Amino acid sequence: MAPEAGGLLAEARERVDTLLSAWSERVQTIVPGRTGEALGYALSTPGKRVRAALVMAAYRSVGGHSPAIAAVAAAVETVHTYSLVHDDLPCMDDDDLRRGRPTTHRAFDVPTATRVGFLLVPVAALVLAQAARDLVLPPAALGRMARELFESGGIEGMVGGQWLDLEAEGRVLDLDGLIAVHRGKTGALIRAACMLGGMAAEAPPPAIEALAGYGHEIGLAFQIADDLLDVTATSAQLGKTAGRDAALAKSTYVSVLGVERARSEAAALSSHAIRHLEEAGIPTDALGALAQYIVSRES
Ligand code: GRG
Repeated sequence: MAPEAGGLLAEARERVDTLLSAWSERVQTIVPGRTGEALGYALSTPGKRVRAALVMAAYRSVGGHSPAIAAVAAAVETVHTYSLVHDDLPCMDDDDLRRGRPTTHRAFDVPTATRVGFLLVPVAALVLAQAARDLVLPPAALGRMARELFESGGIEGMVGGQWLDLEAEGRVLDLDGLIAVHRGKTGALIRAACMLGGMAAEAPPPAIEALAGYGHEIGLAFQIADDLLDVTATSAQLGKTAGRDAALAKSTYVSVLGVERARSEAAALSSHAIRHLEEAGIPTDALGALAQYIVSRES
């Protein structure tokens, strides 16, 4: 792993996990009983926090310097966590293992995990609103950030991509079809993470556009790396069931292009991502290291 990416991810994990564990306790006072307990379980299961690191690195790359940016990162990770809880349900990818632990519906039950996923969406909105207060951002900036986060998580982004993905099970997609799935289900939230970092720093529109361009490329590269790891890594390395794409008869970059071409496509996207930053004069050290990590990660 590029050393700087390791440091960024470790910092993001430490700061975001602390915030999410406080939110986990707080939501359990609002949502009592088994559902509250399951909410806490989902919120505090340990992820790599790549999206959080992207928020924080994007923020700093355009001059942001408040430690409160970690709260914006926590909001993005909360939307991501909701998507994982629902993705693992029997009606979707039907998986037993996530982040090295039983999936929420396995640790609890399907109705509880379904409620947890839905409840995490308003929790993400609360986390984002608190972040804007901590960062002393004007209401218009919070509005822009909320719109970007929840649009990217919606029908034109993550939900739409997941929908296409579910409909495509057992069918062979061409490359354009596959790109539409990947950009929606995975890329949209990653692009939003990068944009929210810029918006939190109140960066000018051209800088936000450059961060969006970077996130657009790196979001697709992230899912290509995920497709590769599904065939090259073990369940123990991944903390989730390996080989799931083949079991569900999913079209992936590996099934469509093969391992080598998938790898080179991810590397090309990473270079394009960095070019967006260079063209806008945005420093590429931290975001470049994260791009490198994303395409060469081992879990
Ligand atoms: C109603 C159709 C419908 C959808 C609901 C469930 C859902 C919305 C979307 C699923 C989106 C999804 C899970 C995409 C996969 C993204 C992905 C590659 C996740 C793994 O991310 P990592 O590796 O995981 O960053 P950690 O655990 O480290 O956070």
